[in-house]
Amino acid sequence: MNDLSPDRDDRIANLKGLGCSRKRVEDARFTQGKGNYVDDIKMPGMLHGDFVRSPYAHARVVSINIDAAMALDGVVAVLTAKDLEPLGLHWMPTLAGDKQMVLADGKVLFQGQEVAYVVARDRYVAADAVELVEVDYEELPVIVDPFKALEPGATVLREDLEGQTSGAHGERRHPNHIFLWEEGDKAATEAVLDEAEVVAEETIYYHRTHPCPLETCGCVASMDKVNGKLTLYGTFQAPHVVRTVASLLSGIEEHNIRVVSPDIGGGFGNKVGVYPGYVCSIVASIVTGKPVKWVEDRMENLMATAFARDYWMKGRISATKEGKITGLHCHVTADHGAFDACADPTKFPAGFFHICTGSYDIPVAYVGVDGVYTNKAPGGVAYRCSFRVTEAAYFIERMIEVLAQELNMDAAELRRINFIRKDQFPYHSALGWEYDSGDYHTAWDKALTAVNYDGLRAEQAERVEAFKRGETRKLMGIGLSFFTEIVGAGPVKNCDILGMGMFDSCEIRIHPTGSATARLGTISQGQGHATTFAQILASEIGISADSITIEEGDTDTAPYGLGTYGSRSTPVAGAATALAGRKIRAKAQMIAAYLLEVHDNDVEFDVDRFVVKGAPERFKTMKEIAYAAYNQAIPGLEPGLEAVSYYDPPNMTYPFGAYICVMDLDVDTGQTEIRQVYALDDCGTRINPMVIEGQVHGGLTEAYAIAMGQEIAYDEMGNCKTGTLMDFFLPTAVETPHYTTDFTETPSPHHPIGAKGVGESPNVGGVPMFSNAVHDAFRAFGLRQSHMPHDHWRIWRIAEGLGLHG
Ligand code: PCD
Repeated sequence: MNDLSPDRDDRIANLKGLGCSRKRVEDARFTQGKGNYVDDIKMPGMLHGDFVRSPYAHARVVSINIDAAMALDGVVAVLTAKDLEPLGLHWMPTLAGDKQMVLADGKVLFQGQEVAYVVARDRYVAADAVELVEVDYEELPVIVDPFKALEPGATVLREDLEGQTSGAHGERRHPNHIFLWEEGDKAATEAVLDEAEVVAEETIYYHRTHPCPLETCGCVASMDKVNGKLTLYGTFQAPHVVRTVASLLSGIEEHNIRVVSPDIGGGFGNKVGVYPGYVCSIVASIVTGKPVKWVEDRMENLMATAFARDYWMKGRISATKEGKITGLHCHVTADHGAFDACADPTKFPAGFFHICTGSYDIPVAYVGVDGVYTNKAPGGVAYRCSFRVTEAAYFIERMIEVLAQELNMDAAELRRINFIRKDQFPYHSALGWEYDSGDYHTAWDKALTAVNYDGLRAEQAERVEAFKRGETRKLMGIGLSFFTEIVGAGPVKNCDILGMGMFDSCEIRIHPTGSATARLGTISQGQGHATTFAQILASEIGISADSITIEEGDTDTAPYGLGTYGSRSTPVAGAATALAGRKIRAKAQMIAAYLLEVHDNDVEFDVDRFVVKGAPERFKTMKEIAYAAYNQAIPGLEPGLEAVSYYDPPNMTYPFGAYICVMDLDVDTGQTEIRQVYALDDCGTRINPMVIEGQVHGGLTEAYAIAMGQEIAYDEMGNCKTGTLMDFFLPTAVETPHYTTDFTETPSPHHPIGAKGVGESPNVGGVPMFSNAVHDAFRAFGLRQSHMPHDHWRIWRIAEGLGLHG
């Protein structure tokens, strides 16, 4: 029997466990400027590195003269590919099975590419010395268009791969081709499309953009030659993976490498991969015997570190006249830039793009993705989605709108009649996924009701009439989006990075006085793990979250894990945390039974204690049990109270959501105003509603940026036109719309606490929502598809193209 006395509620509240909007414990230091970021790390004798970078997008490097740079007072070394070559480090493997130059080896392939690495007494001397390195280039023809890259006779970009007709992901059918990756039944899909009553066809471009975290990438490498230990501090989203890769590349045994991710000022996928700056800093520290710091500036971050998207998606979707979808065909031309440095699980060169059937019951589908080299920066990171899922969601949510237009049907209704039904879960998609749980109709109806959808449509129709009568120059768009995310990579059997299986871990130590320290294989970049993982544990082990310290990011102390990206922390490390907690509880139960002199099965857990069944006045609190674990000899039990769990998830989790916005748009200036944003998320069991709301606000703001203005653009010569925050749109509080958040709660059936990830969802659902609003505003005038970002100029041009300027 549970203790039903009034203080039970107090005891639950005191735990600050699952479902509680506990304030973020990390904010005390962040809001007081007391965070400890990479650039805050200062070590005795520390030197500073800086890169000479290519001004050209494609050129032969004829010669490099470092004499003048070396002569500058304070310069310690200048590294070029020649210096790295004897170590075998002038090229490095990428996460995608390609290789990438660490420093220019004979030629450069994108503007901003690393050519030489200067090491000096301080950052300023290093920057001056960079200017003194003389590089003689011979310009080569530039290709920035992936379609042109595949033309017969196109300039060969990767001469190092010349003659190689296959790569890490199969056949290459052109010197600038990386792979063709296919999923689904092509023949069956084409047969359905050929016979279909209605087919809508469209090319959807998701432009190149960049995660642009507030803190750029950087590291401090310190080789201690006395004890042979390499310490590497850095902005790493996956510190253990960095340790393993560093060991494999350098030959230093892994126990002699310590990788530490201190506080990280936002990651968003930008800090998953390995950059030349890390390799050069390690080499420089080994060569000089001093710690070496490298922190890139904003321009370097935008121009040279991992971009996101750049997917040309050609779609065909078929349906009956009534709007029941019968098939989906998609071909993607994926611009990967100069090296294939995508950060995806190894077996998935296009990430999880084949979730592109979205939230709909589509019987047959096919997707093919061609990866292509161009003279642009390498990368291809998630940027707030699980491996290409935002591309997939944008694609299907645009295709749905285009199909609705083709059918002359309401797009909300078209979605409703095609949603996967609640009783179909677990649902097997035509492209091979098993969706764990969902209740799309309930979420959609809740959203449509919340915004008064019918009322909005009526208002919009009136607005169109008023516009036609010349009474207003403003149109109104209703942006609809319903998305399904797929987060929580593993399972190990089909998800790995360079052979390292994607599980995650948690290790807990309960201290004698009843507080605890838990360490995880993940690493927060601002998400608030120190707050929320303590909440999972509090509910599992009955110790207040305030008495639990969460540590992450130091490979000398944390158990091995695959890191934080792809919203995998909650689905994988969160599960490990709950299960490690349950191991603690199992031992605590035996201790309690011993102390209470009853059989193990005669005690039961209640909030923060074990109680004798049927005798609620007889109990031992977790605090008492912890003390006894260390200080009392208990027959048959080892002293101590610790547990560790390595969790290999059986499946991913499939969070979903219904997003709707209302946008007013000025036909003459192209200016837009977001009147309302309603975002309903379902991430299963909610750990901390306040943190979730913060995640949704952040993700929606990034979605707004991407849809409405943010892009990495190049001119014909391969010059990056958006390398500063003057040109690259990063919304401030001024531009950011107001958001209303809501939720439904459909637990994951396979996760120990039923939780799914949420951090990426708002980007996945948000981008199509904003873009669909722009398209919807012009639907009455016949607009089918217009590429993002929808800045004022592009919107003005749509209006011009539709003849709306009179
Ligand atoms: N949660 C809760 N509940 C649930 C879920 C969740 O509460 N159900 C919460 C948790 O705990 C945490 C968060 O929320 O805290 C999140 O989670 P998740 O979803 O799991 O995720 P994670 O893993 O942790 O993280 C990651 C993500 C990502 S991926 C990204 S991009 C982004 C997001 O996260 N990033 C960031 N968010 C954020 N935030 C911040 N602040 N910062 C950052 O950076 Mo990628 O792939 O990397 O692209």
